[in-house]
Amino acid sequence: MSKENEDSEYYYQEREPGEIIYKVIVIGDPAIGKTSLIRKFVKKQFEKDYLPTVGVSISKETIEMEINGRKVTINLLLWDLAGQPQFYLLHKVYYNGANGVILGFDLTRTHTYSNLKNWHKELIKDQLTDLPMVLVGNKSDLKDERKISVAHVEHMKELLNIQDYIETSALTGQNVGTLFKTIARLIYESKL
Ligand code: G3D
Ligand code: MG
Repeated sequence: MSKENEDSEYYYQEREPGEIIYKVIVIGDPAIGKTSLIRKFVKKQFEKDYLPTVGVSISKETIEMEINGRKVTINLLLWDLAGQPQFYLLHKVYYNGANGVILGFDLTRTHTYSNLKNWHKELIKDQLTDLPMVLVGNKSDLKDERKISVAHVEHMKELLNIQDYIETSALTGQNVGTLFKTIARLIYESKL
């Protein structure tokens, strides 16, 4: 087994019977706030949370929520590319076995928004567009610097056929919980 496979296997060995674990990949241009969003949401960092061979940090967070009147406990494994990722640099192992996708952009930087199309193309190439996906516009706290209107995003959301759009601020924490709960819910419902 390659080193990469060994590393990614590690996270699946923790599983107990009946336990729900979803792998969610977080993608989008550099500096849009991917790492900040995860850090804001995750209370405890994994001890072994960095896979140097693929440059990925993995954080785990457990969510309790009610779905269709049922209490459900969902463990999210949030995969975050370290460094300054470009869509064409993504490894297969990063996508492998993903259950859901969080695709983000920075509300204050137009090119991070335009680039959503390229990230989406990458997902098509790896046949991941059928996965539950949430579009996130981050840095909503920077109101005066905002460049992208909700109408713009609605257009993009339809173009890329994404189920949900959420605006967040990793700084204030606005909608951060909602973001991760939404992807968890979408994945859960997609498996019903
Ligand atoms: P990335 O993981 O997508 O590359 P980071 O992005 O999480 O590293 O964030 C990049 C920069 O944006 C960081 O600033 C971070 O503090 C800032 N940032 C992230 N989210 C928000 C947000 O919601 N609001 C504001 N105002 N800033 C945010 P630095 O200066 O540390 O590089
Ligand atoms: Mg980062």
